Amino acid sequence: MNGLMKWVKDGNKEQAVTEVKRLMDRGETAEHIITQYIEPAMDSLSNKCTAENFNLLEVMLSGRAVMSVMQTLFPPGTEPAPTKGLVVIATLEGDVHDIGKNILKTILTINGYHVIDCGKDCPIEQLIDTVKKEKPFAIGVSGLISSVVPLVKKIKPLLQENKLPNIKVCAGGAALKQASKELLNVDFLAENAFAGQSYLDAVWTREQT
Ligand code: B12
Repeated sequence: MNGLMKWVKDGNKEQAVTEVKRLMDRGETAEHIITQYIEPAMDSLSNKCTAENFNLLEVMLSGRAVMSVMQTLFPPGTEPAPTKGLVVIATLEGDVHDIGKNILKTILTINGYHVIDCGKDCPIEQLIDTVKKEKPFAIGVSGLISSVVPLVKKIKPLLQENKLPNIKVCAGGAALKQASKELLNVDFLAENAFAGQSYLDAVWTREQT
């Protein structure tokens, strides 16, 4: 396990920040740091998140280290003014995991999207109400707990019902990635936040021409 993965896993945010600065100086990209170090480090904590072996403190400290790494990669206040479309993102009801969603928000924001974040544990009615009011060109739904799969499946029919059939639905997160886009009834299933951004870039560009 390399330095950054170890410090994130250990929940040592000071060392994680020192290490990420070293990696940035060496020219490693944010995409590489997030997908090759952060995601596997958090994945390796799976066994601390079971009913028998739940260690809330350790996992939360690692989550805090990830957020410090993100603030080092993308210092707050340096986001550009939005030049692209509006995306509404959420983690649905029953799911309190929001680290991945927050990373997605940062990646989309620094790439020029306007992002409205409905937060975690978000009732599907609240998501749809926000979409009806704000009219985004896409929705990003993050799911880490399998129980949200039936909710994700409902998004497209609810958009149809509300006469918003053209809004794209993009899904991501550990639990959803184990399914398929057909099963989830979404337009795109992203391997990571960067793949999601590329998909949204393609849709946004197409919609502008
Ligand atoms: C951290 C964590 C927690 C933290 C969450 C803190 C927080 N603020 O998020 C805490 C301790 C609170 C927690 C609690 C629980 N957890 Co938990 N948790 C995890 C853990 C270890 C890491 C998740 C994570 O943050 N990964 C890092 C991020 C960066 O990865 P990511 O979310 O996949 O995001 C990346 C991409 O996927 C992408 N992405 C994510 N979403 C989206 C959306 C779109 C649109 C796009 C484009 C991209 C995208 O962007 C990110 C960067 O590329 C996972 C293990 C795992 N393998 O995932 C278990 C895990 C998700 N938890 C699990 C469980 C069971 C629980 C609990 C029920 C445990 C319990 N006994 O109470 C509770 C309660 C959960 C609830 N009701 O929601 C299970 C879920 C099993 C399942 N499939 O249903 C897992 C898989 C662990 C396991 N046992 O295997 N957990």
